[in-house]
Amino acid sequence: MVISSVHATLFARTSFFCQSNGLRSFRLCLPFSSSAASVSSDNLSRKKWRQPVLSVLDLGGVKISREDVMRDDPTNNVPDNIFSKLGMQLHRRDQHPLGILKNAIYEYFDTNYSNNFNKFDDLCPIVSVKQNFDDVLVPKDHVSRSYNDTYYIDPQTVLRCHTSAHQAELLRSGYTHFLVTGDVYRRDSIDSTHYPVFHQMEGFRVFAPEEWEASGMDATLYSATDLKKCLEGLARHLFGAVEMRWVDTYFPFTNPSFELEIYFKEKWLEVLGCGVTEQEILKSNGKTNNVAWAFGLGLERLAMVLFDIPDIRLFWSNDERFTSQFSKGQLGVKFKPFSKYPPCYKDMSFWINESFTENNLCEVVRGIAGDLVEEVQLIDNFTNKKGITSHCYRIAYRSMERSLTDEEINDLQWKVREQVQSKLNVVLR
Ligand code: FA5
Ligand code: MG
Repeated sequence: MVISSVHATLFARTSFFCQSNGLRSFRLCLPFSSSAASVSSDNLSRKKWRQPVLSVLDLGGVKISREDVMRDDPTNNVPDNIFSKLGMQLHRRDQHPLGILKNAIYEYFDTNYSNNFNKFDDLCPIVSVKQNFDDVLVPKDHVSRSYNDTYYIDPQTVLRCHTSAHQAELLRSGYTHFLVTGDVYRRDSIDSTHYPVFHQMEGFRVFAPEEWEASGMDATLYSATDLKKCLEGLARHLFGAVEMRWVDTYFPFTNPSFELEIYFKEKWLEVLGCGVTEQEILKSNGKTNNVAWAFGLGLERLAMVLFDIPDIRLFWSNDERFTSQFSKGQLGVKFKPFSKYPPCYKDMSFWINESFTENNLCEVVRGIAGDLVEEVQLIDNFTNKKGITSHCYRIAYRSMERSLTDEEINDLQWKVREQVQSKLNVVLR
């Protein structure tokens, strides 16, 4: 029997209690430091995409050192492989699928809204818990706040887990139409459509009373209708004539809330979440007599479909056989796989304890195997008569770029087994 792991949408449900304590305040970020104009990355050559080995990174104009982000302390859960992604800014490379997609979305908004939307793509990804959660009304006991789901630098500071973290400050600064693109970070499961760092684009539009009053509709309906029209138009701009559907959902920051799904390759694919902004967010940020809509879309998910990219790890590849296939302004060129190296599967069974979580397991595996791990899947799960539960996970190792040797894989698996025991305190079977 194969039990596939469930990928919960971070903001779609409320569950579990998690503590939030206040130890030490840590404020690295200037509220925001990018200009409203998008920055061209023409001068970045294709081959020089590796993060420079610098002791200090410049994140949206904020100077950050490794010690600012990673500390050996239980209130910090940022691993090396995540630190190494900071400052990469794939979405600002005009020849990268994510940059090409971002620019195509910009084009849609510029054309349809006469350049009214202000664009931000260089806001610092290190934000306060207040920005990431409180300002957008995420309940104190929401699962997304837990150390199991979010990367914490300290109890008050996180790597943003969504671009909604910037809504409040931009509103307060007086912006009424804006797009925010950025890298976001989530502890998550491992498979071809989930990666702990991915990219989102947030859209936000505020309406003044004259706008809905003239329509005869009530403010919320007016806003929801406009939102759907805008996003259906965007989907057609990107995909051409596609079948799409709206699904009602829940987000703490919008009401009503929707997800847009697109029918592609015989499946419904969730591409974005959106809704009519909660009045409380507008009121707290100086918009007392307005209504607004917001959306957050996953750039990798859209790009995988548009460019036929089969695995989310490929976005991070420096292999020229990947990077050379995309050019500035070329939306929807289909990716031709340059190789199909076989995966190698290794199974591992252990008795879990109360604190075991799949995200923690995935962090251990990712920490050792990096991008050589393709999938971690629960394939068996049972509880014995004493009430102790056993899990069997199947780990798929595969490089996108070369064949792996048996020796290399055995070595990785050996290290995984060792660390799963020592770090997660489970008993291997
Ligand atoms: C959010 O992050 C909300 N902030 C979106 C939003 C904004 C709603 C404004 C309302 C108003 P969600 O967790 O569903 O929602 O993520 C949004 C999108 O990000 C998803 O639709 C999906 O396309 C993408 N996504 C989510 N998790 C991952 C992941 N691990 N890897 C790649 N893409 C992901
Ligand atoms: Mg979702």
